[in-house]
Amino acid sequence: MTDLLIGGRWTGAIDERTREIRCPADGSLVAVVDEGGGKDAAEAVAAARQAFDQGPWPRTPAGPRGDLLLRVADLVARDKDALARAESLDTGKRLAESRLDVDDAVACFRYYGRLVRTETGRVVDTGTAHAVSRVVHEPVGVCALITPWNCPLPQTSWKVAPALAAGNTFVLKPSELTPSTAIALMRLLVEAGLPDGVANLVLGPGPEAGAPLTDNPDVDMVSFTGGLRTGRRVMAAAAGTVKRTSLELSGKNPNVVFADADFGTAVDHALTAVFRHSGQVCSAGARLMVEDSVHDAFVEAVVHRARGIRLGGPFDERAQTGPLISAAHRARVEAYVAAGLAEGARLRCGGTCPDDPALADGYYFLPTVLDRCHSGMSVLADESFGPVLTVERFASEDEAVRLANDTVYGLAGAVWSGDEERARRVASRLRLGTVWINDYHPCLPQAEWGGFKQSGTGRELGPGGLAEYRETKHIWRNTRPRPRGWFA
Ligand code: TXE
Repeated sequence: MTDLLIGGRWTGAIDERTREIRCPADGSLVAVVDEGGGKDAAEAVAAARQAFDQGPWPRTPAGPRGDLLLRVADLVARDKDALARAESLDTGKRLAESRLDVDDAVACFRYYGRLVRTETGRVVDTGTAHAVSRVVHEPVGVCALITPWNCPLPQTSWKVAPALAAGNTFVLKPSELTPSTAIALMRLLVEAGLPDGVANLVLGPGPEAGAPLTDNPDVDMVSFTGGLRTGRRVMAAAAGTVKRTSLELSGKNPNVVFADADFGTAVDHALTAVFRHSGQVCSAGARLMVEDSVHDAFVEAVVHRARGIRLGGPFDERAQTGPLISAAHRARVEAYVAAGLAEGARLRCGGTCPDDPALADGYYFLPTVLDRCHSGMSVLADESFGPVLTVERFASEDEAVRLANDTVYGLAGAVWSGDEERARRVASRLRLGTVWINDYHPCLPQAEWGGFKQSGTGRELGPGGLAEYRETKHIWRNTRPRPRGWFA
């Protein structure tokens, strides 16, 4: 088998291990792929290092680099159906959502393909006629790109596109659970004409194939999206050689509803915010906070609609959401709900696996609402990353802000209000990387994405996403060199 890409060559894992990829919706076999480890990771880093130090890509001007990214965008768009299908089979995600994820990847490659031509350096006034000062951008070097399983193709594209735009070489290590679209994307990069060794792919479990990338001295930067605990480990490993790190570590995102919000629209979005892809979204609005006077009616409406959500596999057109990624993850979500109930939360719906025999082979979990949640409960501190909504109530604007900010996370969230001034005021007080006002979830390639506090460091998307993968160098040129004579 030849699923790893190292130095421009498709190859198998050195230890000849393989892994079965199974669809979480029904356990069916999707693929058998190579499973690499430390030795494969080391070879991939060596190839990326050589391509960076000696290959043409880092020295290719921004124009042709941008052209290549635009070609990749076209190729991803060409293969949309196959990529969306592959993504759905690996993740269990509804096909309609996977198609949107492919569109997201296309938009990301287009955006960076165009941006890199315009984001140039600058000339600085030296204050003298005899010197020229320029500030220029250069690639960071060899990047380790480590991605998770919930939105594999967009999460990979958000790293690969700016890393390439800036002129880096990289080793990509996707989640061991969902490698298919990473393999497909690497094939498209080769088809687009990327020089050998610029893009390298290693598959395998995090501790074996990912960790060796994070402390390898030949890696200059680690860009990681995943859980907070793994993120801390990655950051600590990278500290040994002071690598640049860019981390997106998810969130426990507040969705704050004031009494003067449009009731029906806010209820509708509260459901999408948390139950889309069964809550396996880093920005999921898993913490619903409702103002006292509408709390009971609002929660009742959410619970009523949550009970009616139809579960099903990726190709079931009637399904509204799908399974969790694995048995282990479902067990984590179940334990999280149990902990919440033990702490005094009240179960309003869900809380178990569905009893529909048609879903018995998948890792489904019913949309769940827990109310009577309040500060101090671990159910509010931790992320479930499942279809679990916790509900809190608040009496004032100040209390809403205080509660919403009472978390170590700071990725995203929303405020719902008919009072524009209040919505803006609250949005500016929330310690979150993204705040939606009267909306939930939209994301643009041209606007930065990333977390405050322990939700991460650095930014993805937008000009800031490109800046993550660039060094900035000041070059001063004396046009009329003369001795200074200080020590004459
Ligand atoms: O993620 P991990 P897991 C959160 C979510 C979830 C929790 C655990 O709360 O319940 O994380 O999920 C690789 N060195 N998110 O365990 O471990 C791993 O192989 C280097 C939020 O699945 O973070 C995979 O490629 N790499 C999130 C990637 O890290 C390591 C998306 C993510 O896996 C490694 C997913 C190591 N020591 C989970 N250990 C988001 N931000 O969207 C693992 N990996």
